[in-house]
Amino acid sequence: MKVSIIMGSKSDWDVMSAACETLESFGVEYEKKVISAHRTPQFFMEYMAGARERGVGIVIAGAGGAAHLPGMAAALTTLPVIGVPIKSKALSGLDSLLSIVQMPSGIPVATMAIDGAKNAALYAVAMLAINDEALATKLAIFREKQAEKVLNTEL
Ligand code: RP5
Repeated sequence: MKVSIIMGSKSDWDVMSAACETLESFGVEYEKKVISAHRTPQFFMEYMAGARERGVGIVIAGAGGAAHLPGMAAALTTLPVIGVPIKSKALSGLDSLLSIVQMPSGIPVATMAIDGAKNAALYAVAMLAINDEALATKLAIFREKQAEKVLNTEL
């Protein structure tokens, strides 16, 4: 099962690349694509319609501003969608956050923090680890190392 990482523009890549790097560090397969809910609506619908057939199990969608990509992705598939609000120039990402988090009842998007691409990947890993013992072990080791780093912090 792979993760689909989509984003509304190449300008989102600086943030969204962290999701790819994180999945790579866990050995999780993914596909990545720039798709816009507004600029390429027809292609977006086709892409989402074929997601399950391509072996996608989870979608991570990053978008800024009006940020309709995660919500529309969730409307177009029953796969779980994780939304990443991208920090926008005009409103510092508050627009993206509110747009992505305020989904209508019935079509959920698991919304991360502004620019929270790494956590989106970690959340996807946690979901995949439910049925994958080896991945669950990798996640536990990641947490242990993270804790160690904090505890070894010298001031
Ligand atoms: C959104 O508009 C994208 O997700 C991006 O965050 C924002 C700006 O896009 P560009 O004008 O940089 O292409 O659709």
